[in-house]
Formats: sequence, C-alpha cells, structure tokens
Amino acid sequence: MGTTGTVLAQEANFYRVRLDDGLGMVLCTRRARLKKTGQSVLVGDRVEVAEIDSASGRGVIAATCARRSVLSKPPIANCTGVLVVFALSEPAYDPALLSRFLVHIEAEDLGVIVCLNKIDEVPPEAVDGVAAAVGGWGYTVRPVSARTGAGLAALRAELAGTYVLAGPSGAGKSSLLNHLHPGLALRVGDISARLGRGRHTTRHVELFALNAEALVADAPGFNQLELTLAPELLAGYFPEFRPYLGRCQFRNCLHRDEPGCAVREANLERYGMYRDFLAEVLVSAQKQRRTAEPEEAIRLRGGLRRDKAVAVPRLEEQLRETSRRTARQRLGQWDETDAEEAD
Ligand SMILES: Nc1nc2c(ncn2[C@@H]2O[C@H](COP(=O)(O)OP(=O)(O)OP(=O)(O)O)[C@@H](O)[C@H]2O)c(=O)[nH]1
Ligand SMILES: [Mg+2]
Ligand SMILES: [Zn+2]
Repeated sequence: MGTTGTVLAQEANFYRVRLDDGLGMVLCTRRARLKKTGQSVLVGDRVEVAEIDSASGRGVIAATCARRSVLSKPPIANCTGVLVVFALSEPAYDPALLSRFLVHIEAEDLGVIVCLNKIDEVPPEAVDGVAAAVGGWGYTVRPVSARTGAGLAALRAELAGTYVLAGPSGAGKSSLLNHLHPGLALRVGDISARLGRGRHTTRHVELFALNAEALVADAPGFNQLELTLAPELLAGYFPEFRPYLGRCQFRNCLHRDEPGCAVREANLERYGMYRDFLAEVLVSAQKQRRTAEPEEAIRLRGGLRRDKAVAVPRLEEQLRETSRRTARQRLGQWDETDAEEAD
C-alpha cells in the first residue's frame, strides 16, 4: 500500500486528507474508478492517496479502506466515540434529555464521555451532584468549562480515536472544540439570538485533529430527539439496569408492572425515566407496524405531547406528523439544506 491518510473534510468534489506519519495535508479528488464503482468517500474514511504533489498540496484518492463503522447523522466513518456535551446552566441541566441522548448513543454502540459544561456558572456542589448521578448511571463524566478552560487539558489528554460532539443547542459544543483545538474559530452562537432565529449555527461536517491520536467533529445541536427502537432493547441501554436484566420472573419482561421484576424492585434512579421512554418507544413501534397501512383520513392539530403519548390513536397520529420532521435526526440534526448553505 502507498501513502495512507484520513479524510478530514469534504468541500464540493474535493477531500481534505491528513496524511499519516506527519506528512501533512493534501487536497484530493477522487479517482474516476472509485466514482464508477459507486464507492463513496466519507469524512473519517481511511484512504490511499496517489499522485501526491507536495508543491501544490494536491493528490488523488486511489482507494478507500474498509470501514469499522458508519454514522449516518452526521455522516462520519470510523467514529469511535461521542462527546456528549450538556450545560449545567443556560440551557438548564435536564437529566431526562441527557438520558435521551445517551439511550440513542447506546443504540449506536459507540463509546461515550459526558462533558458537563459551564461549571463556571454553578456552585461546585451542584457540579459534584450531577457528576455523581451521571457517573452512577455508568458513564465517564468530565466537568469542564469552555469559558475558563477548566478540565479541558485532562479531557484532551484522554481522547484517542474519532469523536463526534453531541448535545443540545447552546450546550457549548463549538466553544469546547474551539478550546480543545487552539486556532480554530468555529461559530459560537448566542443562545437568545439563535433560539429566536430557530436555526442551527453549526452546519458542515469536518474532523479537527487535536493531536496525532484524536479527531473531533462538531455537530449541530438539537433539543428534540425521538426514540425509535425495539421496546425489549430499551432496558439494556440503561447501563445501570444491566446487572438486573435476566433476573426477572418473566423472560420477556418489559419491566413495567410484571410480577417479580428485578429491575423495578431495584429502585434505580432512572427507573421512572425508563417507564416514560418505554411508553414512547411502544407508541413508535406500533406506528412502524402500521406504516404499510394506508394513511388515515384523520388529521389533527396541536403540538407533540410526548409525556402523554401512551397508546392513544389520536395522539399517535400527532406523533406521526412530528416524526417526519424528526426522522432525520440521529446524533445531529443533519439536514442537506443546512449542509448546502455556505457561510
Ligand atoms: N458561562 C459559560 N458559557 C459558555 C461556556 N461554553 C459555552 N458558553 C456559551 O454558550 C453559548 C453557546 O455556545 P456554543 O458553543 O455555540 O454551543 P453549541 O453547543 O455549539 O450550540 P449549537 O451549535 O447551536 O448546537 C455561547 O454564548 C457560549 O459563549 C462555558 O463553559 N461557560
Ligand atoms: Mg455549535
Ligand atoms: Zn423486569
């Protein structure tokens, strides 16, 4: 194999590739044969680069290596982990929303580091309380401040692999990445202005090299995240539930009101949250079973009331309306129209 590298960004028909062994960056096109075979090149892909011209910094992607994983939203190959960024204030810390993100990531089978940001805004006891709770769920927690820089050197030092940032809008993802990668100037939004516009400030996918080992991609934040997964898998996406799984009286226990449920009897902090998520997941599973059926004539007005979304057909119809909008959200609210809109 010739010279290899990693695709850090794509701009129109060009790929920015970081060559291995400190050989620098090259701007590459894709060899025609790759195009013909329909082989796509994604940010995060490991590639073989030919025809390198160091004077002009140009090259050609001759081949792509097998991918270990592909994340769809945002589109990144070989992602190893997610940095979940949640603010402790502005926007206010919301454990249910954090859990929603975490369940989503568990379903993708990616590593997780929870960054509790804006620790400069709250008393140390509050930071410790949240960190202990989230740690108790089974996650690695790093309290940080993108404003003061607290906790960031330690975070940078432990990163190895390809990461994507995830978290609500305004949590400080872009601010953190700017801090982790000095010289970077990602657009950092001002919360009130952004909410007023109802837009996202982060638009295209690009990996930033923190060092030889760690690559991190920014991603747009979003505050609504629909859970669509098989109901029987949900409990396994709560790490602290795992020791109790398989100990229930019934093998197909959904850990609701079944007799002899080991999960319910364990009195875990997030059990109530599990029940809420399960109700939602059951509704979406039912909805999916019905997609083959013709569209019902009933159209209903009103917003999404997730908390009341038990198996009521009328509410389910509302959920379907909303799901079109949220269907494309995975780890980021990735939208082609956003991607095309150049700054
Ligand atoms: N006090 C304080 N403010 C912060 C901190 N980190 C970020 N902010 C502020 O929070 C606001 C939002 O930060 P961004 O970095 O744009 O948040 P984001 O998560 O990238 O938001 P989206 O791109 O919309 O998803 C900005 O006004 C930042 O200056 C922090 O550690 N402390
Ligand atoms: Mg951002
Ligand atoms: Zn059970």
